[in-house]
Amino acid sequence: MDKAMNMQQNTNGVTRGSDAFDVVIVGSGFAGLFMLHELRKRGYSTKVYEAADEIGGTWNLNRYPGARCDIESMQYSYSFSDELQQDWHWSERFARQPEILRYLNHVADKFDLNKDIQLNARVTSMVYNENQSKWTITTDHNNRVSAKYCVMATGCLSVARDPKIAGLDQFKGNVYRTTNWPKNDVSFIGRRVAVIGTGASGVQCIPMIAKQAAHLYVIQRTPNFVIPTDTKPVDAEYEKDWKSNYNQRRSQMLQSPGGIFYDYDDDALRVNMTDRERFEIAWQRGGLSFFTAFKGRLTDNTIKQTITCLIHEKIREIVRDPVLAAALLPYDHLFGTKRPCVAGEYYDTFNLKNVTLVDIRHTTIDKITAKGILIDNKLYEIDDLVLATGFDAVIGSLLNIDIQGRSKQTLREKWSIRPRTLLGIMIADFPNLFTITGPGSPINLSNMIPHIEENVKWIIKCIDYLNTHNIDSIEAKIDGQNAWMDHVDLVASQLSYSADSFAGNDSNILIKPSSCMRYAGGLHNYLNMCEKVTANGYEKFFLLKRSK
Ligand code: N01
Repeated sequence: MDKAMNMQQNTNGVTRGSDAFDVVIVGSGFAGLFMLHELRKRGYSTKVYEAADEIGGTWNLNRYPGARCDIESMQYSYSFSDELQQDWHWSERFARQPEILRYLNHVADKFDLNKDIQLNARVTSMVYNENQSKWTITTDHNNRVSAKYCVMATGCLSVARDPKIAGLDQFKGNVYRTTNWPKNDVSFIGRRVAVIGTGASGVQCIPMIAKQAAHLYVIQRTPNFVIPTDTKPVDAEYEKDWKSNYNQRRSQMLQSPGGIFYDYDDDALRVNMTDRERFEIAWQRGGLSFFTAFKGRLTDNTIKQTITCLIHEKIREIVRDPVLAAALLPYDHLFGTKRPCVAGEYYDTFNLKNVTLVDIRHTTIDKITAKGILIDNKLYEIDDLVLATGFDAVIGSLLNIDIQGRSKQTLREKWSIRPRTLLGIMIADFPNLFTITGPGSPINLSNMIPHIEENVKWIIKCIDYLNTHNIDSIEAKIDGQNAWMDHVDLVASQLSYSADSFAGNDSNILIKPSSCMRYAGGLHNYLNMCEKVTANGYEKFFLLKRSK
């Protein structure tokens, strides 16, 4: 810890109101809150800047109707405090957005985090001063502070991406974005609505909007596999089982590729079952526990093909109009080659008289006019337009900030071709700048909460190490970074499912072989490699000793 800081802290407590911090954190979602908690626990003066007017990151902004997590809440939650995990009660196995946001606010209150978080403060620039080994951080209100270390907890899914459709700004009705939904209640009662996008967010809000709208047009470019949501409440037995086995299960999660504990010793899934019988059980259960029925067999193309056919059958069974059903069948990828979507009553929605599927796979939207959407010379007149078109994922939130590292090199220039990091945590030429779940880590391919917690612990250990060894700065070595990105690409290309992916909207694609932003080798392998680097005295990193 900085000596001056230390003194300041001893007399004044945490250096709130000061313009010099040990660490500045950008973002107050799951990552930013835990990072703040851990840093403060060790006495580092820390400030969090949050652009929104409330904490919660993605779970604050994505308030669209139907928003819900596809990972069980008992696992999509912090493990760092046993008291927290024993005391908190989840009402549903797969929590809805409001409950997750309540949880994050509860964590912030319980650990008294809010006092070090500045809301409504968007970081606009971060400049590294090599002589002082310090970052200068500026916000949109021209607040300027300095910090020895910066931690980017900006999230992978936080910057909305509008589709490039002509005339979007001409539309006279309301435009809503799933990625940044208004806080006030939005009513679609009696209104003509169009939703563009049938990814994870679109398929969750479509059934909800259909319940209210006078008419709903679903503009679908690429159909996805949509598994029913498991909406079961958390019952006492299930909760007790989890709470008494938390330690063991949390460590099993870290040893799994997806960071998820699956109960494979499941009595309902007998050994001699047919795949169809397994599938029926999985479909009834819903959620991502769907995968448990196939016990890791999803690396096999035959089973992917079988499940694909069975889901196609299911869609044909649910959707009464056969032409409509055919249009909803995913056609460009097999099940298991892309993260499936999870939503309640999705396919049933298309049996409603007030819902029209507009399939644009062979065409494009001509333009948006003042009154609606023009497709193939037909105008769909609407009052409200919902953009469920996804995010400028992974790097958008980092590149929105003017980040200048060693010799004023900018991150925007550095990443103009593709993002490059070492382990998704550090970037060559950007000393003392850490990224939680940065590009090159297993983003979105695993449960993000254990990934976040492990990244935070790695960063804490690193900062402690630098301080105890009188080291001024750390950054990725170029050759270490190149080797890591080559490995990321190699793993992507080795996986059978990479060939099924396509380069479109990156945020809903797991593997993008040409410039893969995600490490696809599993959370367990990733964490082992992170651990190895630390154990070997930060090999692949350049450490600069403090001059006396
Ligand atoms: O975004 P997306 P999302 N014209 O990018 C379409 C997480 N998440 O917000 O596929 C017409 O997946 C686009 O079509 P296409 C999860 O990690 C999790 O839904 O490019 N259509 C696609 O249908 C997910 O991966 C949960 O052909 C256009 C859609 O818009 C990530 O968030 C819930 C278009 C975008 O889908 C992002 O999901 C929600 C155009 N010009 C989100 N441009 C859970 O945990 C784009 N599209 C359950």
